[in-house]
Amino acid sequence: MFGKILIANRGEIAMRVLRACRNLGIRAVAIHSDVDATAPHVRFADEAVCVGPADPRRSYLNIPQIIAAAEITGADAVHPGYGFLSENAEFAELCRRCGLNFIGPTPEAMRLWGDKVRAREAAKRFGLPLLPGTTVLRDGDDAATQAALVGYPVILKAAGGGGGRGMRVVREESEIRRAFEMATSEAQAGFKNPDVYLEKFVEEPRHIELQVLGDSHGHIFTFGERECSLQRRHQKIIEEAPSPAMTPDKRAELSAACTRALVETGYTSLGTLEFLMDERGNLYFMEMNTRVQVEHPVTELVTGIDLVENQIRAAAGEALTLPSGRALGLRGHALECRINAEDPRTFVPWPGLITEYLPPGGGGVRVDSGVYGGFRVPNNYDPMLAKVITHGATRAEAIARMRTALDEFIIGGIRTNIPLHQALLRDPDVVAGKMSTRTIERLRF
Ligand code: MV4
Repeated sequence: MFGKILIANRGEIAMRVLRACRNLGIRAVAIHSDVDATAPHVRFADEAVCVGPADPRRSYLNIPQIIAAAEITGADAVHPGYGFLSENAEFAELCRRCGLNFIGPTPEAMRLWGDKVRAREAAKRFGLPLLPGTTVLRDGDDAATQAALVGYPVILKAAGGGGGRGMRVVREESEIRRAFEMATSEAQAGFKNPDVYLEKFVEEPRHIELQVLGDSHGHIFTFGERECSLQRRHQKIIEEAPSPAMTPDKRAELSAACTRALVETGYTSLGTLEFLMDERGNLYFMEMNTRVQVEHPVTELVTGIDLVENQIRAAAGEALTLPSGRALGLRGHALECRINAEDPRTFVPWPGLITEYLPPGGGGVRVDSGVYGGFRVPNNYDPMLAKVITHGATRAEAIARMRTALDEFIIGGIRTNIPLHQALLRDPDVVAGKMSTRTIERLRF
């Protein structure tokens, strides 16, 4: 096992990784920017290194400084968390060249799944369900021909995009050539990769994702799905496990297909396969995320498996023995609310000094937080302060516990989206489990 891990992140996920290190008896090095010198992950780590100023490009994304911090402190591994460098294959490769273990998949696996066209081809080869669609489009005429075959509406997507970036819906033939040209130039500017492909567009999908974990001994474990349909502008707001729209048979089928695909491609770490579900309940592969995700705790609560500890064990070369797929035995239901520093109605970020902070507690309530009373929330980073995760024997019990927890949560000095969560948990469609990716835009409160 590793002796010391450098955590290349901040906020609640840095705290989450820190706890896993403690539980495994591993020392932890925090990195931080100037404005994060008093952040909780710095206070709780064994050592801390300032890697630059507030601007994330010069601190949490500053690869030479981070590698130097690992070398100076004698860390033997780097945990990237989510965001920042977590899906940067060049960083993973550089870690390897510097004798540091990158806690994630191989650079090769990151490149494969990071390219949406290659990922789509791999998914097809290994039998994952796909929407009608294409590989890279050659030009506007090719786009028009292919779109006619697939049938309108279609969606153009950038191969280098993902997470909702670089997408464009096209509803009729008269728009397709211009849309192709714009998508191509935006993809070149945004991702330094002009490749664009298209798919049949699904109007009001659910977002369902499957949690997986591989080790370096050829094992793949699947830990069931999460429902992440409650989103706004591709930012998830509430997630849950299991999905109210999933059945045991569909789950087993999906788990088996994903296991085959990941055994074949030699996947060796934590990952999430993202699917769309249409109105008829059909699932279609969208993309794979090769990192720990914000919403991983809902899966931890219903499986009883510590995903981050096992991600670290896998990176250290351990052969994992865990229940998987049909043998999993999911227990109850879990919900997660992301607590953001923002105006609950306009979604405008609201950084500033937290003057009062009293998190909820009690049975079935977990809070993963990256702040405390007296901490000044910087305006340079993601506005997520904390996550409230509740567990119950049933979905209704998890919802009741979440309502109680949100009512208890006191955060003074800044605005938060707690009122949005309270409104969502009163919405009849949400309470009935009938949500889609458009529920939040229609909510009035
Ligand atoms: C789609 C789609 C409809 N049809 N693909 C957005 C995130 C990215 N991973 C895939 N996304 C979508 N892909 C087809 N063929 C609609 C979305 C989409 C969406 C998906 C999941 C959750 C929220 C969403 C919000 C808008 C659009």
